Amino acid sequence: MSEGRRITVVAGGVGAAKFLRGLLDVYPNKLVTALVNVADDFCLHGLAISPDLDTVTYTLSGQVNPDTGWGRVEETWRVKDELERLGGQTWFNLGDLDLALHLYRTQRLNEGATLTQVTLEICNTLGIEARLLPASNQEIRTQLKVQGQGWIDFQDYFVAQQHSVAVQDLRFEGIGSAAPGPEVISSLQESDAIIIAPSNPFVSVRPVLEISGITDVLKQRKEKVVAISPIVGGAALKGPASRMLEELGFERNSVGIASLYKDVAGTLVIDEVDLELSQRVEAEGIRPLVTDTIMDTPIRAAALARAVLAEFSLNEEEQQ
Ligand code: FO1
Repeated sequence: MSEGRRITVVAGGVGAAKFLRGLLDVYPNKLVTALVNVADDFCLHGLAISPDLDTVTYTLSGQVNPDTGWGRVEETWRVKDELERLGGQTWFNLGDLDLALHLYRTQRLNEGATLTQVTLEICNTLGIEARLLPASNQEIRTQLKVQGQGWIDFQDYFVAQQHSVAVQDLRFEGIGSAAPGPEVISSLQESDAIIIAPSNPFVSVRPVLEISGITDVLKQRKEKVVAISPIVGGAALKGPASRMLEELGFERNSVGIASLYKDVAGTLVIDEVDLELSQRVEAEGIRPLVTDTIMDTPIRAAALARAVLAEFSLNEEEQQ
């Protein structure tokens, strides 16, 4: 990697992608690594689908669908329409352009390439200069125990059932034997700042942190770790994070997030509307940094990135 102070971002899907977009608008892209969750990955139509990697890739290359935050902008749906006519599986929306990416990734994996290699190849074709690293090259699959159904797969919970069922427990199949991907540990060790993106702490961040060796590095480097709370005023901006906090026995606010991250992060970024929670976050043993965390425009995402960089006095590295 290039000379300069490096940053690693632990990333899930949409929230992480927006934050990374803001960070890359203000910081030298070659100094940024995104360590991306792979426990949402699954196989459909025989294709290897990596939703979080793709959400980050499409966002950073300016190709994401701005209405959903995932999938491609100006997508077409001819394959899906024909599948529907045939009576095939269409519950997970795969557009024509998106399908091309899954075809390419599946072919390369079948040829023996690793997910790390394929991700790099895809990023190169899209001109992405930041480094995207899958958290692991081995299969990890999130499963949730939900009321009345027992254990179900992540995308069944998230997409097929629109995360409408109460979660009682979580497990990450395969995580016990999964190794961190190449350069994952060294990236965490060599970074001047490690940022846990405003992603779902249970289904996006935890399956990264539970991979062998990752939490150990974060604990050792806790003062270099800043987590950004995905909860604003008691609600998640997107997805089921706030409900899951309550369902799994945590406070449904940034104090609940603080209790989840207190061992791995020295600082927790919380939103201005949660200013009154600062002392309670501090009481959890994590320093609160209060700022605007809403990223509804690229300008606000960049402002959040700047506020986090200032915490590490990294602003002077900013690109012109
Ligand atoms: N999310 C949905 O809510 N419905 C979908 O049909 C859907 C399709 C989809 C296709 C490709 C892709 O990369 C992501 C997609 N997502 C969809 C998002 C995805 O399920 C979630 O954002 C993550 O897995 C959670 O981080």
